[in-house]
Amino acid sequence: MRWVVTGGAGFIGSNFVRRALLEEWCDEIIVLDALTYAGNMENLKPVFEHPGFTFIHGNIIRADDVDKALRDGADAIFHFAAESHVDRSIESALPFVETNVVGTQNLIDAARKHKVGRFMHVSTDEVYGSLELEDQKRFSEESALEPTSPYAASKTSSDLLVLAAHKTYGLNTIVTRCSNNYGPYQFPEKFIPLFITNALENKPLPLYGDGKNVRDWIYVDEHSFGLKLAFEKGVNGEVYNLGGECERANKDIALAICEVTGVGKELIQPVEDRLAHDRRYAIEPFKAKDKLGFRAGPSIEERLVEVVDWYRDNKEWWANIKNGAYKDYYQRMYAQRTGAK
Ligand code: NAD
Ligand code: TDX
Repeated sequence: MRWVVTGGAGFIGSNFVRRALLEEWCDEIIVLDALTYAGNMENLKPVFEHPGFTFIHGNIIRADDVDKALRDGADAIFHFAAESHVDRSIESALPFVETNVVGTQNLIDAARKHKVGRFMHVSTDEVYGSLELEDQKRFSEESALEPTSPYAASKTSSDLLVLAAHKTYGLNTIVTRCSNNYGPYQFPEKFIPLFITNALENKPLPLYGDGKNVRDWIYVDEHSFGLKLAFEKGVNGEVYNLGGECERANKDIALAICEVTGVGKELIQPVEDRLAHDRRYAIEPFKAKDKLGFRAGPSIEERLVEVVDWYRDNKEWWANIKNGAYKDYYQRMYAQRTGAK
């Protein structure tokens, strides 16, 4: 079985590639990745020597790069490649449209041309928009798509293009929508690795707004396994919500990180809120549990010690990132929020 994985040098894509090769989910993986600021070959080091591993440095918006990855055909494309950070999309939306929308359509066209077995589109709960804290419901696969950020709107567009390719051309597709992931190798612009690595350096933890926004957390391994299940058992053309069933307010996660890293909670610094900050995400994973046998696994509190240990033991990995171009990003993004110059 040969799989092409786009975005395989990123956080979730690399988790999927490592597990798929080391646990023999398939024989061969071709990673196609543009190595943007978020892509990191270090994430793939454990599989460099694996005989089934090939890396192609290329961009999903370029037809010749995609053709190269699909030259020998593929039983599946697992499409992770994306611009993935909401704050960056608020600052500059065009790269999100280019990669997430144009790139996805380019990949769909190539999948048709090369007669790919199944197109696995990795999407997000953000396509459903926001719930209120007091809402009793969670979003199901039937809920309306009401994205708020440019990131979420670009992901929603890509979902619709994949579903349209299924309906129009009969492309074999699965769309999965997952909740917020956390775990090793997550780029430290995202909430949990940012707070853990700042705490390990005794730096302030910038909590947006009142800190009451709720996210539904899933450990990255569980997402990867859910994708494998969806590939094997999912029905052509269907959408599956891979929900973590672990809703937590940001301030509670911040407090838990303080406790596990051993820093005082005074390090938590309330800062200016994100524009149009979605209040609450929650998806109903009933269909994935019933039809795929999907399970979200232990809660974030049970996982946090091991995750913090990983960041403590792999300081070189994140220090290299934080000492590079990231410094300018952090200064730009957070100086304005804290009012600092
Ligand atoms: P990430 O930002 O860590 O990694 C993205 C990867 O895609 C990087 O390796 C980058 O180099 C590559 N890439 C970006 N643009 C590219 C292009 N034009 N061509 C080829 N490669 C390109 O992202 P992530 O957090 O691992 O998310 C992966 C996928 O999962 C995304 O599609 C995201 O929308 C989705 N998702 C993420 C979460 C989450 O909590 N992080 C939750 C649900 C869904
Ligand atoms: O410095 C911060 N302070 C803070 O309070 C950052 C970076 C975030 N936050 C808050 C904003 C959110 O309520 O933490 C929460 C999580 O923020 P992010 O890590 O940026 O994730 P989110 O915006 O929820 O989006 C994530 O989940 C869905 C991923 O980045 C997306 O790629 C995925 O689709």
